[in-house]
Amino acid sequence: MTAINHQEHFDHKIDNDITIEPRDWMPDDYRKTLIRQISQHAHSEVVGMLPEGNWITRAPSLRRKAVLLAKVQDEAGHGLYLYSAAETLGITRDQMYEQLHSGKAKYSSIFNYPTITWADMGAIGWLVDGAAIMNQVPLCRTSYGPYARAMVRVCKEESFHQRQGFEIMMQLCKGTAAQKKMAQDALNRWWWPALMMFGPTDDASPHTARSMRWRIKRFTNDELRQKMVDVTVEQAKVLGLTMPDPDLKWNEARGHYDFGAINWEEFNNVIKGNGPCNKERLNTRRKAWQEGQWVRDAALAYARKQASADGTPA
Ligand code: BYC
Repeated sequence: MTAINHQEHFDHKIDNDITIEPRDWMPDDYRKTLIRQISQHAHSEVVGMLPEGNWITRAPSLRRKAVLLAKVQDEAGHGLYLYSAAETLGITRDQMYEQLHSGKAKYSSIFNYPTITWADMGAIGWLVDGAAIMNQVPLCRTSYGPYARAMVRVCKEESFHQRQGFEIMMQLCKGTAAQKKMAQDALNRWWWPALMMFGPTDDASPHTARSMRWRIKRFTNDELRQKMVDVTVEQAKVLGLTMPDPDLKWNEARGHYDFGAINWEEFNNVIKGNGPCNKERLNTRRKAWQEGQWVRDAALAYARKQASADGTPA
Protein backbone atom coordinates (compact mmCIF):
# COMPACT_ATOMS: atom_id res chain seq x y z
CA MET A 1 0.00 0.00 0.00
CA THR A 2 1.34 3.46 -0.78
CA ALA A 3 1.54 6.17 1.87
CA ILE A 4 -1.47 7.88 0.28
CA ASN A 5 -3.53 4.74 0.52
CA HIS A 6 -2.51 4.34 4.12
CA GLN A 7 -3.77 7.84 4.82
CA GLU A 8 -7.02 7.22 2.95
CA HIS A 9 -7.58 3.98 4.78
CA PHE A 10 -6.94 5.69 8.12
CA ASP A 11 -9.29 8.59 7.25
CA HIS A 12 -11.98 6.15 6.17
CA LYS A 13 -11.80 4.37 9.51
CA ILE A 14 -11.91 7.60 11.48
CA ASP A 15 -14.86 8.91 9.44
CA ASN A 16 -16.77 5.68 9.93
CA ASP A 17 -16.04 5.22 13.62
CA ILE A 18 -13.94 2.11 13.07
CA THR A 19 -11.35 2.01 15.84
CA ILE A 20 -7.66 2.32 15.03
CA GLU A 21 -5.75 -0.62 16.48
CA PRO A 22 -2.06 -0.87 17.54
CA ARG A 23 -0.87 -2.61 14.36
CA ASP A 24 -2.76 -0.29 12.01
CA TRP A 25 -0.94 2.42 10.12
CA MET A 26 -1.51 5.83 11.69
CA PRO A 27 -0.08 9.31 11.07
CA ASP A 28 2.90 10.12 13.29
CA ASP A 29 1.12 13.08 14.85
CA TYR A 30 -1.92 10.95 15.71
CA ARG A 31 0.41 8.53 17.51
CA LYS A 32 2.23 11.38 19.28
CA THR A 33 -1.02 13.02 20.36
CA LEU A 34 -2.29 9.78 21.82
CA ILE A 35 0.95 9.04 23.65
CA ARG A 36 0.84 12.55 25.10
CA GLN A 37 -2.80 12.39 26.15
CA ILE A 38 -2.88 8.80 27.42
CA SER A 39 0.38 9.10 29.35
CA GLN A 40 -0.75 12.40 30.86
CA HIS A 41 -3.95 10.68 31.84
CA ALA A 42 -2.06 7.74 33.39
CA HIS A 43 0.21 10.08 35.34
CA SER A 44 -2.87 11.94 36.59
CA GLU A 45 -4.33 8.74 37.98
CA VAL A 46 -1.11 7.85 39.75
CA VAL A 47 -0.41 11.33 41.13
CA GLY A 48 -4.15 11.55 41.85
CA MET A 49 -3.72 8.93 44.56
CA LEU A 50 -1.62 11.29 46.67
CA PRO A 51 -4.11 13.96 47.80
CA GLU A 52 -6.54 11.27 48.95
CA GLY A 53 -3.86 8.95 50.30
CA ASN A 54 -3.25 11.77 52.75
CA TRP A 55 -6.62 10.95 54.42
CA ILE A 56 -6.61 7.14 54.54
CA THR A 57 -5.17 7.00 58.06
CA ARG A 58 -7.46 9.79 59.24
CA ALA A 59 -10.81 8.73 57.74
CA PRO A 60 -13.52 9.19 60.38
CA SER A 61 -14.68 5.54 60.53
CA LEU A 62 -13.61 2.06 59.48
CA ARG A 63 -16.23 2.09 56.72
CA ARG A 64 -14.96 5.41 55.35
CA LYS A 65 -11.41 4.12 55.50
CA ALA A 66 -12.27 0.94 53.57
CA VAL A 67 -14.15 2.90 50.90
CA LEU A 68 -11.39 5.48 50.48
CA LEU A 69 -8.76 2.76 50.32
CA ALA A 70 -10.74 0.99 47.58
CA LYS A 71 -11.07 4.21 45.62
CA VAL A 72 -7.37 4.99 45.78
CA GLN A 73 -6.55 1.41 44.72
CA ASP A 74 -8.89 1.84 41.74
CA GLU A 75 -6.86 4.86 40.70
CA ALA A 76 -3.65 2.82 40.76
CA GLY A 77 -5.45 0.30 38.52
CA HIS A 78 -6.56 3.05 36.12
CA GLY A 79 -2.98 4.23 35.88
CA LEU A 80 -1.88 0.71 34.96
CA TYR A 81 -4.53 0.20 32.24
CA LEU A 82 -3.61 3.55 30.78
CA TYR A 83 0.14 2.93 30.82
CA SER A 84 -0.58 -0.38 29.06
CA ALA A 85 -2.73 1.36 26.46
CA ALA A 86 0.05 3.91 25.83
CA GLU A 87 2.65 1.12 25.52
CA THR A 88 0.77 -0.25 22.51
CA LEU A 89 1.80 2.95 20.71
CA GLY A 90 5.52 2.22 21.03
CA ILE A 91 6.59 4.04 24.17
CA THR A 92 7.88 2.06 27.16
CA ARG A 93 6.65 2.40 30.70
CA ASP A 94 10.13 3.39 31.85
CA GLN A 95 10.17 6.21 29.31
CA MET A 96 6.82 7.46 30.58
CA TYR A 97 7.95 7.34 34.21
CA GLU A 98 11.11 9.17 33.25
CA GLN A 99 9.02 11.89 31.60
CA LEU A 100 6.91 12.23 34.75
CA HIS A 101 9.83 12.24 37.17
CA SER A 102 11.86 14.73 35.15
CA GLY A 103 8.90 17.11 35.02
CA LYS A 104 8.68 16.87 31.20
CA ALA A 105 5.24 15.24 31.18
CA LYS A 106 2.17 16.98 32.49
CA TYR A 107 -0.46 15.53 34.80
CA SER A 108 -3.76 17.08 35.75
CA SER A 109 -3.53 20.48 37.40
CA ILE A 110 -6.14 19.45 39.98
CA PHE A 111 -3.78 17.20 41.89
CA ASN A 112 -1.53 20.09 42.86
CA TYR A 113 -3.93 21.39 45.49
CA PRO A 114 -3.82 20.40 49.17
CA THR A 115 -6.46 18.29 50.96
CA ILE A 116 -6.97 20.17 54.19
CA THR A 117 -10.13 18.70 55.74
CA TRP A 118 -12.14 15.48 55.54
CA ALA A 119 -14.73 17.37 53.45
CA ASP A 120 -12.07 17.55 50.72
CA MET A 121 -12.56 13.79 50.24
CA GLY A 122 -16.22 14.54 49.54
CA ALA A 123 -15.49 17.45 47.25
CA ILE A 124 -12.87 15.51 45.30
CA GLY A 125 -15.21 12.58 44.71
CA TRP A 126 -18.12 14.81 43.80
CA LEU A 127 -16.32 17.43 41.70
CA VAL A 128 -13.00 15.95 40.56
CA ASP A 129 -14.33 12.49 39.76
CA GLY A 130 -17.47 14.22 38.46
CA ALA A 131 -15.34 16.21 36.01
CA ALA A 132 -13.35 13.08 35.16
CA ILE A 133 -16.54 11.21 34.24
CA MET A 134 -17.79 14.10 32.14
CA ASN A 135 -14.51 14.06 30.24
CA GLN A 136 -14.00 10.30 30.11
CA VAL A 137 -17.40 8.86 29.21
CA PRO A 138 -17.04 10.30 25.69
CA LEU A 139 -13.53 8.78 25.60
CA CYS A 140 -15.17 5.33 25.66
CA ARG A 141 -15.83 6.19 21.97
CA THR A 142 -12.40 7.64 21.27
CA SER A 143 -10.93 6.50 17.97
CA TYR A 144 -7.99 4.50 19.38
CA GLY A 145 -9.23 1.03 20.37
CA PRO A 146 -7.06 0.24 23.43
CA TYR A 147 -7.76 3.67 24.97
CA ALA A 148 -11.50 3.40 24.32
CA ARG A 149 -11.70 -0.07 25.86
CA ALA A 150 -9.69 0.94 28.94
CA MET A 151 -12.06 3.83 29.46
CA VAL A 152 -15.13 1.59 29.80
CA ARG A 153 -13.97 0.07 33.06
CA VAL A 154 -12.38 3.28 34.27
CA CYS A 155 -15.70 5.10 33.87
CA LYS A 156 -17.66 2.47 35.78
CA GLU A 157 -15.26 2.87 38.67
CA GLU A 158 -15.23 6.68 38.41
CA SER A 159 -18.97 6.59 38.72
CA PHE A 160 -18.69 4.81 42.09
CA HIS A 161 -16.05 7.36 43.11
CA GLN A 162 -18.31 10.25 42.27
CA ARG A 163 -21.15 8.78 44.30
CA GLN A 164 -19.01 8.09 47.34
CA GLY A 165 -17.88 11.74 47.23
CA PHE A 166 -21.41 13.04 46.91
CA GLU A 167 -22.49 10.81 49.79
CA ILE A 168 -19.77 12.25 52.03
CA MET A 169 -20.99 15.73 51.11
CA MET A 170 -24.61 14.73 51.85
CA GLN A 171 -23.69 13.41 55.28
CA LEU A 172 -21.78 16.56 56.12
CA CYS A 173 -24.59 18.78 54.86
CA LYS A 174 -27.10 16.90 57.02
CA GLY A 175 -24.78 17.15 60.04
CA THR A 176 -23.89 19.93 62.45
CA ALA A 177 -23.44 23.56 61.42
CA ALA A 178 -19.68 23.05 61.64
CA GLN A 179 -19.84 20.03 59.31
CA LYS A 180 -21.94 21.90 56.76
CA LYS A 181 -19.51 24.80 56.93
CA MET A 182 -16.67 22.37 56.25
CA ALA A 183 -18.52 21.07 53.17
CA GLN A 184 -19.12 24.61 51.91
CA ASP A 185 -15.47 25.50 52.42
CA ALA A 186 -14.38 22.43 50.42
CA LEU A 187 -16.76 23.36 47.58
CA ASN A 188 -15.38 26.91 47.61
CA ARG A 189 -11.81 25.68 47.28
CA TRP A 190 -12.35 22.85 44.72
CA TRP A 191 -14.92 24.38 42.39
CA TRP A 192 -12.68 26.57 40.25
CA PRO A 193 -9.78 24.11 40.03
CA ALA A 194 -12.32 21.42 38.99
CA LEU A 195 -13.46 23.62 36.09
CA MET A 196 -9.82 24.10 35.06
CA MET A 197 -9.45 20.32 34.68
CA PHE A 198 -11.12 20.58 31.26
CA GLY A 199 -8.17 22.55 29.97
CA PRO A 200 -7.88 25.98 28.33
CA THR A 201 -10.78 27.58 26.48
CA ASP A 202 -11.28 26.26 22.95
CA ASP A 203 -9.77 29.33 21.36
CA ALA A 204 -6.64 28.94 23.51
CA SER A 205 -6.36 25.15 23.12
CA PRO A 206 -3.66 24.17 20.63
CA HIS A 207 -4.78 20.53 20.36
CA THR A 208 -8.58 20.51 20.41
CA ALA A 209 -9.37 21.12 16.73
CA ARG A 210 -7.11 18.35 15.45
CA SER A 211 -8.05 15.91 18.20
CA MET A 212 -11.72 16.50 17.35
CA ARG A 213 -11.03 15.82 13.68
CA TRP A 214 -9.28 12.57 14.60
CA ARG A 215 -12.15 11.73 16.98
CA ILE A 216 -9.73 11.36 19.85
CA LYS A 217 -11.76 14.02 21.63
CA ARG A 218 -15.52 13.87 21.14
CA PHE A 219 -16.35 17.21 22.77
CA THR A 220 -14.31 20.36 23.14
CA ASN A 221 -12.96 21.60 26.48
CA ASP A 222 -15.59 24.35 26.69
CA GLU A 223 -18.47 22.01 25.82
CA LEU A 224 -17.50 19.60 28.60
CA ARG A 225 -16.93 22.42 31.10
CA GLN A 226 -20.41 23.78 30.36
CA LYS A 227 -21.97 20.34 30.91
CA MET A 228 -20.14 20.09 34.22
CA VAL A 229 -21.46 23.46 35.37
CA ASP A 230 -25.05 22.64 34.34
CA VAL A 231 -25.07 19.30 36.15
CA THR A 232 -23.24 20.40 39.29
CA VAL A 233 -25.31 23.48 40.02
CA GLU A 234 -28.38 21.27 40.38
CA GLN A 235 -26.51 18.84 42.63
CA ALA A 236 -25.37 21.71 44.88
CA LYS A 237 -29.02 22.69 45.30
CA VAL A 238 -29.79 19.19 46.60
CA LEU A 239 -26.96 19.56 49.11
CA GLY A 240 -28.10 23.05 50.11
CA LEU A 241 -24.68 24.50 49.29
CA THR A 242 -23.92 27.81 47.58
CA MET A 243 -21.84 27.80 44.42
CA PRO A 244 -18.82 30.10 44.89
CA ASP A 245 -19.60 32.12 41.78
CA PRO A 246 -21.64 35.34 42.01
CA ASP A 247 -21.96 35.44 38.21
CA LEU A 248 -23.64 32.06 37.94
CA LYS A 249 -27.02 32.55 36.29
CA TRP A 250 -29.42 30.44 34.24
CA ASN A 251 -29.50 31.68 30.66
CA GLU A 252 -32.89 30.83 29.19
CA ALA A 253 -31.86 31.64 25.62
CA ARG A 254 -28.79 29.38 25.72
CA GLY A 255 -30.41 26.70 27.86
CA HIS A 256 -27.28 26.68 30.02
CA TYR A 257 -25.87 28.37 33.10
CA ASP A 258 -23.63 31.35 32.47
CA PHE A 259 -20.67 31.35 34.82
CA GLY A 260 -17.92 33.69 35.98
CA ALA A 261 -14.41 34.11 34.59
CA ILE A 262 -11.87 31.39 35.29
CA ASN A 263 -8.51 32.49 36.64
CA TRP A 264 -6.34 31.26 33.74
CA GLU A 265 -3.27 32.82 35.27
CA GLU A 266 -3.64 30.44 38.20
CA PHE A 267 -4.13 27.51 35.80
CA ASN A 268 -1.03 28.38 33.76
CA ASN A 269 0.99 28.79 36.89
CA VAL A 270 -0.05 25.34 38.16
CA ILE A 271 0.71 23.58 34.87
CA LYS A 272 4.12 25.28 34.77
CA GLY A 273 4.92 23.50 38.04
CA ASN A 274 4.28 26.34 40.47
CA GLY A 275 1.02 25.25 42.10
CA PRO A 276 0.70 24.84 45.86
CA CYS A 277 1.75 21.15 45.90
CA ASN A 278 3.56 20.50 42.57
CA LYS A 279 6.98 20.01 44.12
CA GLU A 280 5.67 17.85 46.94
CA ARG A 281 3.72 15.61 44.52
CA LEU A 282 6.66 15.06 42.18
CA ASN A 283 9.08 14.45 45.03
CA THR A 284 6.72 11.83 46.47
CA ARG A 285 6.52 10.04 43.11
CA ARG A 286 10.31 10.16 42.63
CA LYS A 287 10.87 8.79 46.13
CA ALA A 288 8.37 5.96 45.54
CA TRP A 289 10.21 5.09 42.32
CA GLN A 290 13.62 5.03 44.03
CA GLU A 291 12.38 3.06 47.00
CA GLY A 292 10.72 0.52 44.71
CA GLN A 293 14.00 -0.29 42.95
CA TRP A 294 14.56 -3.46 45.04
CA VAL A 295 11.11 -4.77 44.04
CA ARG A 296 11.86 -4.30 40.36
CA ASP A 297 15.28 -5.90 40.80
CA ALA A 298 13.79 -8.86 42.66
CA ALA A 299 11.05 -9.37 40.06
CA LEU A 300 13.61 -9.28 37.25
CA ALA A 301 15.94 -11.70 39.03
CA TYR A 302 13.03 -14.07 39.59
CA ALA A 303 11.93 -13.86 35.96
CA ARG A 304 15.49 -14.59 34.77
CA LYS A 305 15.74 -17.54 37.11
CA GLN A 306 12.45 -18.96 35.83
CA ALA A 307 13.58 -18.46 32.23
CA SER A 308 16.88 -20.31 32.58
CA ALA A 309 16.51 -24.04 32.03
CA ASP A 310 18.59 -25.22 34.98
CA GLY A 311 17.30 -22.64 37.42
CA THR A 312 20.60 -20.72 37.50
CA PRO A 313 20.18 -16.92 37.24
CA ALA A 314 21.37 -15.56 33.85
N1 BYC B 1 -3.89 19.96 33.73
O1 BYC B 1 -4.93 21.87 23.83
P1 BYC B 1 -5.31 21.32 25.16
C1 BYC B 1 -8.19 11.79 36.53
C2 BYC B 1 -2.40 20.90 28.94
S1 BYC B 1 -8.83 13.17 35.80
C3 BYC B 1 -2.65 19.90 33.20
O2 BYC B 1 -6.70 21.51 25.61
P2 BYC B 1 -5.67 18.45 25.04
C4 BYC B 1 -8.58 11.43 37.91
C5 BYC B 1 -2.41 19.92 27.78
O3 BYC B 1 -1.85 18.68 28.15
C6 BYC B 1 -7.53 14.11 35.07
N2 BYC B 1 -2.40 20.14 31.88
O4 BYC B 1 -4.84 19.79 25.24
C7 BYC B 1 -9.74 11.84 38.46
C8 BYC B 1 -1.60 20.68 26.75
O5 BYC B 1 -0.22 20.63 27.12
P3 BYC B 1 0.91 19.87 26.20
C9 BYC B 1 -6.86 13.49 33.89
C10 BYC B 1 -3.46 20.45 31.12
O6 BYC B 1 -4.76 17.31 25.35
C11 BYC B 1 -10.05 11.50 39.77
C12 BYC B 1 -2.01 22.12 27.01
O7 BYC B 1 -2.46 22.18 28.33
N3 BYC B 1 -7.75 13.27 32.80
O8 BYC B 1 -7.41 11.19 35.91
O9 BYC B 1 -6.36 18.46 23.73
C13 BYC B 1 -9.18 10.76 40.51
C14 BYC B 1 -3.08 22.58 26.05
O10 BYC B 1 -4.34 21.93 26.30
C15 BYC B 1 -4.77 20.50 31.60
C16 BYC B 1 -7.32 13.18 31.55
O11 BYC B 1 -6.15 13.29 31.29
C17 BYC B 1 -4.96 20.25 32.96
N4 BYC B 1 -6.18 20.32 33.54
O12 BYC B 1 -6.81 18.53 26.15
C18 BYC B 1 -8.00 10.32 39.94
C19 BYC B 1 -8.36 12.87 30.52
N5 BYC B 1 -5.60 20.82 30.58
O13 BYC B 1 0.61 18.39 26.35
C20 BYC B 1 -7.70 10.67 38.65
C21 BYC B 1 -7.80 12.72 29.16
C22 BYC B 1 -4.84 20.98 29.49
O14 BYC B 1 0.74 20.36 24.80
N6 BYC B 1 -7.22 13.96 28.67
N7 BYC B 1 -3.55 20.75 29.81
O15 BYC B 1 2.23 20.25 26.84
C23 BYC B 1 -7.92 14.89 28.00
O16 BYC B 1 -9.11 14.77 27.78
C24 BYC B 1 -7.15 16.06 27.45
O17 BYC B 1 -5.78 15.74 27.43
C25 BYC B 1 -7.38 17.39 28.21
C26 BYC B 1 -6.52 18.47 27.53
C27 BYC B 1 -8.85 17.78 28.18
C28 BYC B 1 -6.92 17.27 29.67
